[in-house]
Amino acid sequence: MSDHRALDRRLVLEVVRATEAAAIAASQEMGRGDERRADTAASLAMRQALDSVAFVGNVVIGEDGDDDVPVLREGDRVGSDEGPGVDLVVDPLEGSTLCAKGGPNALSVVAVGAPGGFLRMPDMYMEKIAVGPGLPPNIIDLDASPAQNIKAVADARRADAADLVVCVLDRPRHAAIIAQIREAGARVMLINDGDVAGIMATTRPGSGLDMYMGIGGAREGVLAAAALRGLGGQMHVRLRPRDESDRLRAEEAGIADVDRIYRVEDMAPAEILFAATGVTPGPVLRAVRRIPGGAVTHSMVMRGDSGTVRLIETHHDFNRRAGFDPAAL
Ligand code: VTB
Repeated sequence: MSDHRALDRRLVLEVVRATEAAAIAASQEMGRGDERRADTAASLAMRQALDSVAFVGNVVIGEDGDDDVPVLREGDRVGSDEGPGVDLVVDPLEGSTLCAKGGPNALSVVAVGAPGGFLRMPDMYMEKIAVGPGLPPNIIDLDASPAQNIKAVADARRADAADLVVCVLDRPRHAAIIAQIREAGARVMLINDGDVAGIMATTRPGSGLDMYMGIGGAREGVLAAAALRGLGGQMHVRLRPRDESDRLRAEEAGIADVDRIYRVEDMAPAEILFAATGVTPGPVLRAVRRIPGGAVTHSMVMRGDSGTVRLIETHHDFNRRAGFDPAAL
């Protein structure tokens, strides 16, 4: 263990306050059909909560907000300006459409790492394959077919393809993958949005999901890698630029080879803190629940160093604070 570790283990409990605050703020907009409002509410609450944490934080992957909304964008500084310098990858509301529609799998997420530890990814598509822990290294291969990957995982588990459930975003671009997974004998769980939650679920026995495949956001890929640093599991990803302007943005972000395959350890540092709070129900995290005068949140926090995963149920009492402000939890 390094002598000069940047991340005090107590920080993780500070960071989860920020995801709790964002999740509560988002939940107040849940089902109201306005994803932008939900996003803004979550971002403002998270920003305020992060600003009370004793670090000098640099947002390396954040929201793509309007200039006039002080959300958490790339390059923003957060924290109380005392303590260690850290890099942050944030998504105050991963799955804002899900939240606006009251659908499952919306989360609030923060990952904190030593400076320079996260791969800087432009906002574009990324091809992903992920599987949970307890399997031999390099069991998955982005260059192999879905059938080959399914067979490798099923064989390693001494199971049949039919025992495996593969999570895929429900998009026309996935028609061929979905057909191939079914043909290989495995079962498919289609989700409308939220591949961070989908990838996290593959690591939790009992979630009902074993693998994740398909094309989603690159930033969500880095967040999922941050989660897997603590939860275990494997992931391979590769950028999928759609046009010349995507290629240019990748180049500008310092990515020399757009066809490179990245693994968890290429995307997220070993020294990492990760916190996620459920906004709407998912296979890993429960939704924010309103109770008289307060709310109950369900979060997962972990540190990459130890691999300790904590599931935290927090009971928030709004009445103990004059003028409830989710960011002050
Ligand atoms: C992806 C996925 C995200 O939005 O970015 C998706 O990674 C957008 O996909 O988890 P489309 O362009 O096909 O709509 C999420 O599902 C939610 O942010």
